[in-house]
Amino acid sequence: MNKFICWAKLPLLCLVLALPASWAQTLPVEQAVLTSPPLVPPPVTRDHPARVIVKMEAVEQVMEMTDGVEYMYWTFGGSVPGQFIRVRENDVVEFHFSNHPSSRMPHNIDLHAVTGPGGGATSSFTAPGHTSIFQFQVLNPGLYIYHCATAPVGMHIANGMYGLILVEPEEGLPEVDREYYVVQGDFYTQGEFGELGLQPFDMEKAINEDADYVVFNGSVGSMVGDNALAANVGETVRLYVGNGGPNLVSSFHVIGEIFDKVYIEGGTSINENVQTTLVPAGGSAIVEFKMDVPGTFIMVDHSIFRAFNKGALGMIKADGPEQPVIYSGKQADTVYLPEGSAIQEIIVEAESVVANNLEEQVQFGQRVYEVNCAACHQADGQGLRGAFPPLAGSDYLNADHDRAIKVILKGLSGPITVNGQEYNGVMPAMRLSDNDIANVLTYLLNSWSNDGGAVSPEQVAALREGH
Ligand code: HEC
Ligand SMILES: [Cu+2]
Repeated sequence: MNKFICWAKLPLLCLVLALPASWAQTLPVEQAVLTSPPLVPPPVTRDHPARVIVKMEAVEQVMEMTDGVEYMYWTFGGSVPGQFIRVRENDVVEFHFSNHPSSRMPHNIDLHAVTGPGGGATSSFTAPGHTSIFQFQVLNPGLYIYHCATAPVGMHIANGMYGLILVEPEEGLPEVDREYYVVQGDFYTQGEFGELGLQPFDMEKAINEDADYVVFNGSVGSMVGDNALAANVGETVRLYVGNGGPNLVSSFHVIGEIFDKVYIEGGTSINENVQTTLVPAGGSAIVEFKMDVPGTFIMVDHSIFRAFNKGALGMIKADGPEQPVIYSGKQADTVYLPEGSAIQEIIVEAESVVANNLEEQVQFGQRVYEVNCAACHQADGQGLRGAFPPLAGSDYLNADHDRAIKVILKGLSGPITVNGQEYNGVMPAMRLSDNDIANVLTYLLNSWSNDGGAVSPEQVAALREGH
């Protein structure tokens, strides 16, 4: 009755009074589409706010870290990172957070997109087998990390409890051809990198920030080979990049690409023409680039040992026709001879050692070899196919000792055939004493199934004088 009078007599005032309490209730309701990495939900096409229902579940489960290595991950929705949430500025999010009955731990969620104490952490604290519901309005557009904030917080994050929530600006983001979801994280295991079996979390290494694994999307090789991100030449790719940490900052880079645009730290300002962008722990970046040429483009944390030794490496595969003007591929491989001299000299201030017998010659010669020759001809004289001929079982070496002496004295270039293989490289002249040359050749002749024999310093001296 009162309500009726109000609306009948003072409709405008009533509207204003009713607004704070019920505005959110009047919004159209929709269910959020959530995706697991590397997929991203479709863009928001609405031109008005909505009440978006998000249902997410904490699950603890064993998954593969790398071949033969397993880890007990704690997850949002069964993947690391957790499911991607996509909403629009000013939407009201009704969050239903469930903790699977099989969990050993309580969990919660702190979303960096939330304006409010704890980012939702205390309101969402949930024991195994329970569901918590809380609500928030997303006031600031941007790309935000969410993570578990249950004590010990570092441990929950280290076990994989993080993901991204995108709050699109009211006008939306520009349309692109491909969107992907990539989040870096560091992991701490009792065994070293690659040590087989189910690896428990190592608190001490985590405290020391001594990561065994640094990976994209939860495991080594999550986006390589058949799982590489796909694109076509001519398409624009947008990556939503996050960093769950818990400890390390990422120097995110795509080898062979330049980011046309970076939404710095996932915010509103856009930087252009960027090679490497920093993604802080608990932060993000949106990067965009057009695929101009076909091929495989490697995503890395450019703190580069993490990429090649700890797993922070993924791939984007671009299909399409070659674009030889933008990138030619290798066009030639020719011999490089600097101007002025036909052959370079390597100058070595080697100590000359006089050997008294064959055994000593071999022994001293080995040292000369390791210092002066092994870099090219390899430790066991096996050479490198297509580049450095073998000295092990070399028909070229065994056939003519004087010729071998000259190779070392004067260097060698032009095509030669060793054991049926052609080589056409440049060996620099070596500045070695007569003794050292005699010793190294004697060492070679008596190693790796060569034919034996010896070379004397006098023999070398004669050839040095005589050209
Ligand atoms: C910078 C790389 C490099 C270093 C260092 C080097 N070589 Fe070579 N060596 C070559 C290349 C390249 C050839 C083949 C040259 C060609 O194709 O004409 C060659 C050829 C030779 C050959 C003749 C081919 C064969 O397989 O028998 C001998 C013998 C040889 N090197 C011995 C040595 C010895 C001994 C040393 C150290 C004192 C040495 N080289 C150091 C690059 C190197
Ligand atoms: Cu947790």
